[in-house]
Amino acid sequence: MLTRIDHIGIACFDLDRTVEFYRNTYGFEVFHSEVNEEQGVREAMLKINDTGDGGASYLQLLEPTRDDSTVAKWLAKNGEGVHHIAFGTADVDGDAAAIRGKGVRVLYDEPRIGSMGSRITFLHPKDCGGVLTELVTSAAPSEHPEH
Ligand code: CMX
Ligand code: CO
Repeated sequence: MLTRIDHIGIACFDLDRTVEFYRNTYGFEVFHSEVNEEQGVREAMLKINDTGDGGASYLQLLEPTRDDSTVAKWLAKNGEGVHHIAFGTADVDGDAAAIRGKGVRVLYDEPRIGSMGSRITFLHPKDCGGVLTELVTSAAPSEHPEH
């Protein structure tokens, strides 16, 4: 069951400048940052609220690390902006299978590793009314890497 908005992914050309915009304009601080080489992104997670169920909602600021990454390709076509939304679930495997059963393309056969050790998969934007949609199961608190 999808229980919350885990994050909104925002693509940018310059992560440091974008982090500074969110800090100056809204007072949001970086909760966690990392490089995910598989996804080709350098990212900062800004925690917006905490649902108290082991999950929270974030803005995920994304800067591409290489020219052939999905985010680099998207930025070249669209410029900076909202790239995807992500719903949180305790069971990404089960929810992805159920959604695949409804005829929506799920991009990965098995969930991959996302921010902070989470397990993630994506639904094809062309099957979701133009919205690239991610499903996320957070890592158990003990599995959270230091940030
Ligand atoms: N939102 C909405 N539509 C999108 C989109 C997005 N983010 N990215 C691509 N599209 C649309 C394109 O506009 C294009 O539509 P048209 O054919 O009408 O022009 C179509 O989808 C195909 O786009 P493309 O540029 O040819 O891109 P690809 O098919 O190569 O890749 C996708 C699209 C969704 C398969 C790819 O972006 C992907 O695998 N995404 C999942 C991984 C990812 O985004 N990782 C970065 C974030 C990591 C994280 O959140 O942790
Ligand atoms: Co994301």
